[in-house]
Amino acid sequence: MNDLARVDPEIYDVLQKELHRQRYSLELIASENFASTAVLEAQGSVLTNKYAEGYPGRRYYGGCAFVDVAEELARERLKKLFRAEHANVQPHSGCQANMAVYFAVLKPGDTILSMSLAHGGHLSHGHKVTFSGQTYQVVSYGVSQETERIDYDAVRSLALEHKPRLIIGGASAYPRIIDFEKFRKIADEVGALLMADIAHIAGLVAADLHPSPIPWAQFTTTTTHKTLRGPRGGAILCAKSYAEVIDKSVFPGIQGGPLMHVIAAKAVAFQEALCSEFVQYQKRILENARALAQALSEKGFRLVSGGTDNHLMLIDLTEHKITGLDAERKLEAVGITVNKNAIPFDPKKPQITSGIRIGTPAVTTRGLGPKEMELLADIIARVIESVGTAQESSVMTEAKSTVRQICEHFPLYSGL
Ligand code: DSN
Repeated sequence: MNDLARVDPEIYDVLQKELHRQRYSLELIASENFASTAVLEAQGSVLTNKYAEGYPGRRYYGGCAFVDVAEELARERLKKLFRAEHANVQPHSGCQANMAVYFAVLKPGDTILSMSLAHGGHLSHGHKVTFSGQTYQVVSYGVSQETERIDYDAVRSLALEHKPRLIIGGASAYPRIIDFEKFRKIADEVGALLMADIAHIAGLVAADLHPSPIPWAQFTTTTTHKTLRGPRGGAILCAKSYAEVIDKSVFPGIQGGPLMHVIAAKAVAFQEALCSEFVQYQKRILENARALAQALSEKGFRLVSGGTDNHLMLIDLTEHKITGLDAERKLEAVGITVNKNAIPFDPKKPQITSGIRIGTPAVTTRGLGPKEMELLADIIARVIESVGTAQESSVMTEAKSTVRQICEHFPLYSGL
């Protein structure tokens, strides 16, 4: 850090302040996590200097002997982790992984059937403001209003009506198990391919705590930094028969030089995920999510679909007369980071929303357990219920102090 402080004190200051923010706030954003210091070390390494277009053993540049080893290790470890035949670890992000699959198997104008963003899907699954929505015809499925779970009969009806070329199973704000086998049956019935986007649940899938899409989906995409707890990035898994078309689609199709420092860090994270401790960690994520969901329900919050099967939950704030945006701001002011999130059939705009999304991967990495989840539910309830009352200011002060105490009790990145 000394060089950075000397060369660029402004950016050094940003890094110091961000480290302080991460240490002294409780991270409940469902898509975030804390990579290990080993991952950070690989990512902040000299591998950033290397150009390596192509794939191990088939590069367009000399000097790739060592980065080849890193990429080969990342591919082999990822394949082992998910029991997949082929892995591409070069996508810079989850969006790039998805784009590579689309470019590999779709032509502009082809139809995609995917989950609507408003019901928990993802922008890159065909939202009109993205390349995916602008390049393909998109038909959306959602959750049933009654159960707030994916309505597979409705998915099937839409598939029969619109004959998509690609069906996407995957979400960024869906608290329940995704049935990839059902998706595959529907896809087969209409002659579609199936892509599973497991960006959120990858760690749970790797630990066998969520059904794997690998036997069912022709393509599985993921990010590497959420429950998987690696560096920020993406990856694609597929059968050997699709290896060539996927690899060509990533490079030279949509990307140039791979980020070899990130690929090395992905290899480190995949190695960590292959250890038995990682399975225990994923179990604790689920245990914490269940404890938090139960405690929040007992405090009178309505959870979308009534609870959670995975690492996240959506709180419907309608009855609490506070918007998702205001709840996000109030909680941030006491040191709890969440994100406002639309709930299914939300009457409010995406910038405001009626809900917040909460996830347990990051606080679980930090060491918090079910007891702290009850404490968190209590703080969240007290902060939200105090808004606009005479007690608001004192409740906020007390909540801030409790959050600080929890953070001090569960130190983060002590060695940095
Ligand atoms: N930004 C991610 C999330 O929060 O779920 C999705 O891309």
